This record gives sequence, C-alpha cells and structure tokens, in this order.
Amino acid sequence: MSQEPAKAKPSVLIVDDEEALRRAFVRTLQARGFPARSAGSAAEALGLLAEKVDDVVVSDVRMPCMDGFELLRALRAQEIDVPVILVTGAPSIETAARAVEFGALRYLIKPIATDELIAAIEHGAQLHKMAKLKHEAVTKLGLGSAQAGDLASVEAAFNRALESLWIAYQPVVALDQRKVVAYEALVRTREPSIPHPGALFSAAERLSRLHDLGRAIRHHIGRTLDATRPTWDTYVNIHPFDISDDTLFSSSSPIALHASAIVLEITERATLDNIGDVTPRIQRLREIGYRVAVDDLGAGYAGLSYFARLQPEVVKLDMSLVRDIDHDLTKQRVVASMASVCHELGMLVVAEGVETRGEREAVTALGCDLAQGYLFARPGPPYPDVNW
Ligand code: G
Ligand code: MN
Repeated sequence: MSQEPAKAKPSVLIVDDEEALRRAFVRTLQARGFPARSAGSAAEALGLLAEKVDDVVVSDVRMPCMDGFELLRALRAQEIDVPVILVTGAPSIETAARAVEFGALRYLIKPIATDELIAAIEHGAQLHKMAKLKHEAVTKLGLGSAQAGDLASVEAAFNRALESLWIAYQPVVALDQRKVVAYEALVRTREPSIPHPGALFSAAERLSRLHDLGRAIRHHIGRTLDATRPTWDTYVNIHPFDISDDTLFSSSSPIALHASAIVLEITERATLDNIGDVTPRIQRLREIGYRVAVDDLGAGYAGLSYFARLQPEVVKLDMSLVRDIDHDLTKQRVVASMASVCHELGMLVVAEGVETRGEREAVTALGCDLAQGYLFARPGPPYPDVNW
C-alpha cells in the first residue's frame, strides 16, 4: 500500500538554558513530525545555525551570558533572516514591545499550549520563505533597502555602513574668479542596503544613533584635514541634532583644530524645533572659529526664524532653484531677490547643483557669489579637479 509523501515539516531549533524544558519541547515537536534540535545557550545556537539554518528558531528570552534579544541581534548582524519566536516565563509589556521592535516573529508566554507553538512555527516557516524571496529581490534585483527591515537588521546594516564610511569632496568655486574656494565634504558608504546619505541618516534616526554618525563623519574629515592641510575652506554638513552633541564643542573634536577654515552647513530641510539652546550653542561654535551656512535654502519648510537664529555667513540655494534657471523667469526673479537680501545681510550666496553652462551664466548674472555642481566636478575622493 503506497502512502502520499507527507509535506515536509519545517525544521525547528529550540534554544533554552533549562535542559528539561528543552527536551520537552523537542520531544513534543518530534512527535508531531517536526525535525527539531536544540541548543542550551545562544552561543551554541549560533554555532549550529552557522552550519545549517533551521526554518524557525524558538528561543527563551532569559538566558545567562547572551539572552534571546542578543541572539536575535547576532543573527541579524550575520544577515541570517530566520524567524525567531521568543518565549518567556516573565512577561512584561516592555519586553514584548522590544521583541516586536527587534523583529521577533512572536512573543509567547510559558507555559505554551502545543497547538499555539505549532501554529506559530508554521506561520514562521511561511514567513521564512517570504524573507528568502525578499532577500533575493533586494540582492538580485536591487529593489528596496534596509530601511524597511526590522530594527535589528537596520542596526546591522548601519554598523556595516559606519565601518565602510568614506567622505567625498566636491569643489565650491568663486564664479567671478574661476577659483576653488572650498570643498564640501559629503558622506558616502559602501553598504549596498544603505544606498544614499538620506537612508544613512534615517537609519541613524531610527536607531537613535545620530550622534554616532556625526562623530564618525567628523572623525574622517578631521583625518583628511590633518593629512592634507588644505589652503581652501571645508564645508561640513551637520545634522541639527549634532548641535546637541557636546563633543562638537570640545577642543578635542577631530575638526576643532581646523575650525577657522570650516563652514558648518545646517540644512533647512530638518527642523531645529526640538533642539534646545540653539542660539547660545551656535554662538559657541562661532567662538571656536566655525562659520555657519544654511543649506538647501528653498527646499525646506523653515521660516525666517531659522535665519534669525542661525545668522549664517553663507547661504546655499537648493539645486531645485538652480535647475533650468536659464529658462525660468520665476526662478530668476526669486534667486535675484534672495541674493540681494543675503548681500544686504552680509551673507555669501552659493548656487548648488549647477549642471550646465546656461545655469552657471544665469546664477552668475543674478548675483550668486559661489557655485558647486556636476558642471565643475562630481564629488569624489580628496580632491577632485575642476572643469569650467
Ligand atoms: O544637501 P546637500 O546640498 O549637502 O547635498 C548635496 C548632494 O547633491 C550631494 O549628495 C551631491 O552628490 C549632490 N550633488 C552635487 N552636485 C550636484 C549636481 O550638480 N546635480 C545633482 N543632481 N546633484 C548634485
Ligand atoms: Mn550641503
């Protein structure tokens, strides 16, 4: 008598420091036809998973040395996208919330009914299939990014991004003298799931690690300035949140020695509303020797209070104002007025994102002092040459 071959059941790894529980779980699952194995610690589990990844992991939260959350983190750091069901004998709302945030599939409370466990495992196995397909979509088709991932995956990608961080430099030229007066430092990473600086900052924001990111950027710029001692200025972008980072104000900041040749750019795209003491802190930055620029003017929602609070020495017009300006009378009028107001206030005006000779001629005629953009040079390793 021939039998239908049973549909393969998902394989399960049980992780629990209590041996009796571990065995009971494995026996129950095996009795229902699930290939199950077990580990007595998170470290042992990582060892087993390094050889072969099970379809689902069921892990205790509280374990000595490395707990269930750390196991989850370690897995995501190694890009092992296996569904993890966390199990606890001591439930709390915080642990449950953290479990979900960190990408645990489910959070179950002991004692667990067998049917509940099996339902969670089967659901997990389905998701594992989906995760594999998604991974393929991202890696083979280049779709999506780490942004959409759970917090533990974002953290792992962010750490890789910090390790592979580098700084591109783009020249800022004086339009009348055809001379390089500065280079803007622009952050880049080699982490494929964080394909542009915007994604890097969103990841840092989600992880509450904006200060780490700002510090890493300043560290890299400081090293380059120490080594190259340029005769021109360096424009350094800072996130509004960096204004609340005391290390920016310290004399041991990696860029402090170069302060008098640095213009700190603060974008108008982000709000200063949640940063305390902006005015005195900006004042302190000036005392150290830095100058301040408002970046992306015209793109953000910041009102005039932004100007009043920052009193920038330099104003950078967003490239959306510059694009096709030679064919756009409205843009010409707006830029001419902005330039004249800025000059009355003693500020230098930079036109960003100049891509064509027509745009260069127009912004020169409308009174912009400086410009940068692909027409002159793309951002690159220190220091790209300039075309006119
Ligand atoms: O926000 P901020 O102005 O700092 O960002 C500048 C960004 O614009 C950089 O990432 C840089 O690579 C890009 N960029 C610089 N010059 C040009 C340009 O001429 N055209 C376009 N489209 N982008 C540019
Ligand atoms: Mn900038």
